[in-house]
Amino acid sequence: MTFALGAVELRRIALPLVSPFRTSFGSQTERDILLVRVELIDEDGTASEGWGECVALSEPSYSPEYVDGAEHVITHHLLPRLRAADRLEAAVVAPLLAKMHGHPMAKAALEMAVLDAQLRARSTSFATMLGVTRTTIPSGVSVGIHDSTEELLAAVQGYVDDGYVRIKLKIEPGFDIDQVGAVRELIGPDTPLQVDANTAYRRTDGAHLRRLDDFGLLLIEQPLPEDDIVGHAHLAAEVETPICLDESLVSAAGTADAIELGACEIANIKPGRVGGYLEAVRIHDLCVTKDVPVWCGGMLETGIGRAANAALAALPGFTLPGDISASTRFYAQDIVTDPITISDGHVAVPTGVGLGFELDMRFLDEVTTRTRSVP
Ligand code: SMG
Ligand code: MG
Repeated sequence: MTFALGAVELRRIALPLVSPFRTSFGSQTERDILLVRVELIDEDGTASEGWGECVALSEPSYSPEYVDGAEHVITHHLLPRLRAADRLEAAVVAPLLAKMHGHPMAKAALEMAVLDAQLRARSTSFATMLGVTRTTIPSGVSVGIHDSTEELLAAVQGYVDDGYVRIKLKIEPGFDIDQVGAVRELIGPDTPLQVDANTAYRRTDGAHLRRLDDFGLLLIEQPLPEDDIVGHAHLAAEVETPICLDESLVSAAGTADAIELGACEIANIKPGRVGGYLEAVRIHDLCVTKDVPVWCGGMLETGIGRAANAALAALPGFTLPGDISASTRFYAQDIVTDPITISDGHVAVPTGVGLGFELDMRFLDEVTTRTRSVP
């Protein structure tokens, strides 16, 4: 079954967060999200609809991409290349777009929409395509920077009560050693705990970060700037806690290099950051052969991305709990009818056709701020 590209619609939605989410690079109170809807037309003229979610934030603060830029590059540079293809399917999206440098989140959103549509056309699920056998995955939660240690502890206690099996704390200089120590004391020695700096430290901070070794952390995520692979390798030798890369990993080839250099002892895989779910699977496969544990990151996805991530994270190399929390961790209401929930610390791997979600069109329309058809 091969496809031609039919109608394409770009939709922007605004979803308020249930509470502000602060990281070392800024605070989010609302998500302005770009969704891509595509129609794939098969040989008989039957159309199948698919949806993709672009994980770019409003500002280029996590990575160089931002939502307005993603919409622009999709409209003017990426979609025309997909339109020119006569046999479209997810596997050819990245090769068709390869001459356009960068913009992995924009590319991933397109690949995701095509993937969802082709799976629906074939009446199969992403989980089946991946061949995963796990039916649930452990659920971790990412906890933002708070104004005081007391507020942080109250937030962490709430998530522990919700059943999350792993806690990740956002850190930055001035909100790190004492706060991590206080949380470790609160949750006890056995609850898995890790930290994420989103590039907030420098090479000279090795001795400071070594103090985190006292707290039995699973990992330190992205302490240094994304282009400082050698710095991460030095740090990995200096600090006992494993170093995990997030922002630095944008492709399978780059991940192989980082592992080779000793900079990446654990990998955070985010499909949007690496250009799509197919590249994410290649990074997973690479890490399995290199004996590098992986886990699935999150970008405050709606039910679209959250469903796809939950299927991806059921692959066998995802041996650490991911940032795949219940939809309610961020949103009072989701745009899908079957939002991700947590039960006994775990999330169910979606088995529905496509990426495994069904849209709540009424609510989606309510939160839509703009819809554009792209020729
Ligand atoms: O979706 O649970 C989630 C968010 C997880 O902390 C998270 N993501 O660097 O890993 C990361 C951040 C990036 C987004 S911050 C706005
Ligand atoms: Mg991170």
